[in-house]
Amino acid sequence: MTTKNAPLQQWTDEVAALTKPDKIHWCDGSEAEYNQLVEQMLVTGDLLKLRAATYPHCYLHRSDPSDVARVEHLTYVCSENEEDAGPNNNWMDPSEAHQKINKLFDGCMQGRTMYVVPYCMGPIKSPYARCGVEITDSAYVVINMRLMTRMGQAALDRIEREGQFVRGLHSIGDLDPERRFIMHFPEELSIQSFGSGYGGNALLGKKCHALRIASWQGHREGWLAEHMLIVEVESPEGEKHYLAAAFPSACGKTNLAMLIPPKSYKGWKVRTLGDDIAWLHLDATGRLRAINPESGYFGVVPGTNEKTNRNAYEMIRHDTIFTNVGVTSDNEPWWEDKQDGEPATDWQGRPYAAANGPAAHPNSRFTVSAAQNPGYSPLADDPGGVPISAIIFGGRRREVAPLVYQSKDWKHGVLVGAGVASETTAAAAGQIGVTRRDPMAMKPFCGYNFADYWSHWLSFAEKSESLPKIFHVNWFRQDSDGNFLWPGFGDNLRVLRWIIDRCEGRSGATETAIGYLPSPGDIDISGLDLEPSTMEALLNLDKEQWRQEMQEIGKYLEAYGSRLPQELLEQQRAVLKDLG
Ligand code: SAT
Ligand code: MN
Repeated sequence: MTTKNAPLQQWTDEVAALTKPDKIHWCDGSEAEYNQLVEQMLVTGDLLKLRAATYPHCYLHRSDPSDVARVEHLTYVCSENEEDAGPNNNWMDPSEAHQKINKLFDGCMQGRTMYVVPYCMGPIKSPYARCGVEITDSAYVVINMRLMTRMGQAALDRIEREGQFVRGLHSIGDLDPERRFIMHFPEELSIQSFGSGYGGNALLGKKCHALRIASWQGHREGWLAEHMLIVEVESPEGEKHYLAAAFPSACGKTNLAMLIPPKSYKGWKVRTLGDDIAWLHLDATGRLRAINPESGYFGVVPGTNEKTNRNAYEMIRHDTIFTNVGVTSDNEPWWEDKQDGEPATDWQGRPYAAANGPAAHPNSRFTVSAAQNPGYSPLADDPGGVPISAIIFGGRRREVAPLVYQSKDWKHGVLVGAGVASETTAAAAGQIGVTRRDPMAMKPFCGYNFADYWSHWLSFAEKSESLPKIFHVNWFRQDSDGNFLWPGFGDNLRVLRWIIDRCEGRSGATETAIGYLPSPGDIDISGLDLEPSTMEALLNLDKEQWRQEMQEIGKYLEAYGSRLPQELLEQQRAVLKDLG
């Protein structure tokens, strides 16, 4: 197969001349192609078949032990002008970057097959969707891309019709961490990734395209590409609301997107539109509409069980690719907190021994088609997306941030988003558990200067009168002994309910310096075994801690220098003043 699109044909010819593959395979995205690649990877050992009786069509991939997470220190935004990338990104001059990475790509596909993977981010017929082509020498990447995106012939047809696509070139190279780079060239709409096979580094449709490149495009074109889940909440009366929520990686986005209502919430329904990324556009009436550019989930496995996420637990019982989990003696996948079976082998294929650490890597992942989710909303395929009632920001904070609060208005909400901080997790290489600023949960993903990004967010206030309300939540608040105060999981619906009621003007709140806080009685905790003092602690506003927090946020913002929108600093100063 080849293509009628001359620039695409020319680019693939150039890449082939550089990388010198043995074979070229244009992916059509069919099931037959998927099955054939799986068969081939079972032979090479890149995949291991899991127990077919209980996990039909499920496979395990073990990555190189040095290649298990995103590598932010090796990820670059190579814009012409360094200022456009901003202090939030590593920057390299584009010509220097090309030179450096071209050397690595030279001849790297000898003895390998070069796969050409056309894909569409978003429903194929959506005006909001965008296409890309990833060229890769990894069959693992191809089968993941088929689950995660609308991949193959239909995407190629759209590319040939529109003539526009993001160019992603990927090679696993020799997996040497010293020869690893993830580079973005936003002006060229291109991505080059070398030396890693891990999700966010290698499945280029995801963080590289749908966040870094797309955020750059959104800035220029008037829309937003965000690290947000999209969820539908339906009340027993049939009232539906769509919420978009941003949390840093591995802070429970997938669980919130797939929430199962608590037993006492009869008649409530929660459906998933997306678990990681949202593209937000204003429609003709000024409503903010969201599409999920992806069509599959790449979720954290450890901790998934019937209680924490029943839908996910069921969803990954068939047709799933597991990466870096353990295996039981009867060949079922195993992970910490699975609450079923025992590990015989760990994620590196060694006999399991507690002294070697967990059986499943803490950032082990499942890849699965979104349609397998029992709570899947067919609206995820609607070309027009869904209207968003509320935007929710959150982080993992032991203290300071209360369970929930509402921003005073959109512009103050931009400050709330810009002030997001979280304790680091295993999703990125580096130390775990240190608090870092992660504005809008986009620190690793915003493809341009955060100062310009906040200006872009602020500008929406002038564009529409019917913007969503903005909230902040923290499911992770702890007491002084390190116990979580809030039960979390399904019970988070109680907080979403308060949020929806606020959007509808139905529930109470107290105006404070940081925004609108519910009083303990405003959140329904019926049937929960929570002391009134716990609820008070969850909703407590410690002024001294908050003065410190706001001062830190101010310092953080000021580091963005003259590009920082003054309006954002004014918002910060107003809060500080109100704190007294
Ligand atoms: O970056 S990944 O997409 O691989 C996972 C995450 O950090 O959200
Ligand atoms: Mn993510």
